[in-house]
Order: sequence, then structure tokens, then C-alpha cells
Amino acid sequence: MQTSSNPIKGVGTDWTEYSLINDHGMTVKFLNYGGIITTITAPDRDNHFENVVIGFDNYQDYLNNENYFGALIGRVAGRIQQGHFMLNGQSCQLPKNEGENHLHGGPAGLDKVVWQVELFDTATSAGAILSHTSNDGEGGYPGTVKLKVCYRLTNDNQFMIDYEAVSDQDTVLTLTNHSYFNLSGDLKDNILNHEVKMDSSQFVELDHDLIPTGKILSVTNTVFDFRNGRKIVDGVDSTDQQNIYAKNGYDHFFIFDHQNEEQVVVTEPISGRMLTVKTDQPGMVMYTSNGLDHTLALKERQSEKYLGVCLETQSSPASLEHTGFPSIYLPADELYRQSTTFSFKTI
Ligand code: G6D
Repeated sequence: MQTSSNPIKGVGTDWTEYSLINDHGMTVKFLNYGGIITTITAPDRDNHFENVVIGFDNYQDYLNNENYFGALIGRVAGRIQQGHFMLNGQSCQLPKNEGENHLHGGPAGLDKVVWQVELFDTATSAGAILSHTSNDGEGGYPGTVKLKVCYRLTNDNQFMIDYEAVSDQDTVLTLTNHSYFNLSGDLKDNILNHEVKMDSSQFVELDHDLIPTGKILSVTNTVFDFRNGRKIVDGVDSTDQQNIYAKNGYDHFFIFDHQNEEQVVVTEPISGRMLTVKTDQPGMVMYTSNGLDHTLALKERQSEKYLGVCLETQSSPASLEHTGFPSIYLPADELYRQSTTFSFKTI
């Protein structure tokens, strides 16, 4: 196992890119800025390592990362309607950074802070602890929250993200990582031919602003049923109003039927790459980059719609408005913990 760090010149102040490298040559690179994952290399069935996540060519572009490429997301991943919620009878108003709503922690989200980074490596893993203290009122949220995120790469080609946080006041919190995966390798194809298998029989209904309506829908007899495997293109070709609201794709919170087992399996038939996701979270937003256009210069090529799939394991901000949703409430002094493992294999 190896780790390294390289200062990034001429961009943000004190930006550094860190590398985690295992004994097979698999590499994860990330920035202290936003914890942004810039590169993950994984082998195809011929053991040919290629990049499997979307990242900018010019790091200056991460200063305007409106698609949240690779970023840590919080304090609340997802949308909060009108940027408003009640907490212990108190009205909380967050900044609105997407029309009338609050998205992904808003303009002062965790994707825009410079995290403190401490590297480590052992015989079986290489990793980093990213730390940040989000002060009371930062981003509009109550409570001072001490955050620690551990990125860890193992010799089993697993990339594990462990989150811990504690607040000095009652608050709300649900964190995730916003990497866009593309298993074709070096973005040589889009994700429409990727097959997804998912342990979920329910998903959260959205309105035309992608705000949860409060209804939880069954996946049965819809293109949201991934229990037996389905290609992402099914959601693109679909006439289901939910896919149309998402700009012809998926952008939905899926509720897992079970915890802490491999809830998601993504395969790409030509390269033979397979990515599995195991998490202790109640669900995951799957977003098929329906909002991407062709204007962004990525490492390998120009961006385009459907070039990556986001697997945002998290709880549901809909719980702020509706009952029956996985909660994002965090009582004072209670430890928030989340663990998600991305395993890279081949078929
Ligand atoms: C769009 O609706 C999607 C979000 O889910 C995604 O996280 C964001 O783009 C990057 O707003």
C-alpha cells in the first residue's frame, strides 16, 4: 500500500491532491477541497486499469463544481423544500441555492470547504482521515458539528467511506459522496448499457421540482424495479412521469429492503467491470446525470448527458416534511455514523 500528496498550484488556496494506491495498482485520488474524488482506477476483465469516475481536466473548474463531481455532500444531501424546516418547534431557514429550494448543503456546503487531511497506510489498506468543524450557523444549520470522514482503499479493491459526526445541539445531518461512476473505463462510453441490480422494492415519489411529494411508491411493474437487474437505458426511454420529471432518467431515493449487505450491483458488459455497494444507510439516490450537458472539459473528453451514475447512499431529507421516511434528525451529542463500501470486481 502507498499514499502520496501533491500540492495543486494556481487554484484554490492550499489545495492538495492525495493518492491512495494498493498493491494491485488500483488508485484513488482526492482533493482536500470538498473531499472531491478526482480519480478511481479499476481493472477490467483483462486487468487493464482505467479511470471509472468523472473528473475535470483543469482543477480550476472544481471552483464551480455545479454537478458536485466527486464531492462530499452535506450537511444535508438532497433537497429541502423552500430551504425551510422546523426543529424542536423552532423555524430554521436555509439559503435557497436551487430556485426556491435548498440543495446539497447550499452555497456553503461541505463540498466547498478545505478539509484537514491525515494520511495513513497499513499492510492491508491505505487511507485518509478528513476532518472539518462546521460551526453553529454554517450554511444556515444549527449546531457546531465535528465531522470526520475516512477514505480507505484495501488490497481487495474495496474503497470504503466511513463518516462520523457529533453536534453540540440538536440538528439535521445526512452525508454522502457524489462521485459519478462510469465502468466503461476512461469514459469511453456512456452509462446507458450499464446494468443495475438493487435490493429495493420502494422509491420516493417526486414532483416536477424534484421535491418529494410524501408518497412512497412500489417499484413493481415499473422501470424502477431493479431487483432482477435492469439497464439504465430503460429509465431514459420510459414514459413514466417520474422519469420525465427527472429529465428522462433516474434521480430518485430508493429505499433498501435490507441493511448492510450488497444492496447495489452495477455491471458493464464490455469491460467486465462490476461495482457493488454495501451500506448501513436506509437508502440511496441514484442519479443518472440527466442534467449533464456537453460544455465541461473532463480529463478524458467533453461531458455529455448520461456519462456517469451517482450512487448517493444516505437518509432522506423528505423526513423533515413527512412521516414514514428515514430520519435525518441528529440529537445533540449523539454520534452520527455512516459506512459505505464500493467494491470493484470483474465478471
Ligand atoms: C441535479 O437533481 C440532480 C441532483 O440529484 C444532483 O445531485 C445534482 O444535479 C448534481 O440537481
